[in-house]
Amino acid sequence: MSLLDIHVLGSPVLRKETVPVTQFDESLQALIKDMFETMYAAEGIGLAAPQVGRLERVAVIDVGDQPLVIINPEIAKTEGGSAKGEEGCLSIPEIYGDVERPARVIVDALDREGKPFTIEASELLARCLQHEIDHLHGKLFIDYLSVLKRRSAIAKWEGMKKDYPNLLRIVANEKRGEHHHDGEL
Ligand code: K1U
Ligand code: ZN
Repeated sequence: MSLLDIHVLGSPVLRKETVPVTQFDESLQALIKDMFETMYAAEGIGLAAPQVGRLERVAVIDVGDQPLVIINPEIAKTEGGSAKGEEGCLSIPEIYGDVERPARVIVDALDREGKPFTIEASELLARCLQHEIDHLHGKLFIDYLSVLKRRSAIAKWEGMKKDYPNLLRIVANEKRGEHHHDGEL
């Protein structure tokens, strides 16, 4: 298992369209494992493949109840009107903004073995599913902000970008009481 580097705003991979997964092999399982490990170490509630520089259409989520893997997800239906809520992004550290999204979603996806399933979600899980599915299509939460709020978020980010050489965020595993990542052991 390894911690993966997270691409931050400005890295072109975050704006790419992903490619549907067709092979549910060991290398996919390894990617999913590494994505969970990276998401937990970065203290996120979701992580999509482009954030770790990969273009497989896969994301992992854990809003607190149980870990969820979504592969080739599609939003089948939105309902319940819209809801505003605060979002952050592991690829845009320390920037937050209110985003209005459909309150409830029904998502069709494949699990890690390639088996289809449907999930109905509301509240934080609905928001996180939409945020991660957006990542799989090159879209970021700042795209939904008003021009003024987006400008101010980007200006703040421009001042912080220098802390992320090569537009990469190195995630350290703080749970083990150490600050290390692969190659530094
Ligand atoms: O995909 C990501 O960048 C992960 C992102 C997911 C997310 C957070 C909030 C709303 C929707 C999707 C994060 O985990 S950001 C960190 C976080 O845990 C958080 C930030 C703000 C509000 C709630 C949680
Ligand atoms: Zn994000």
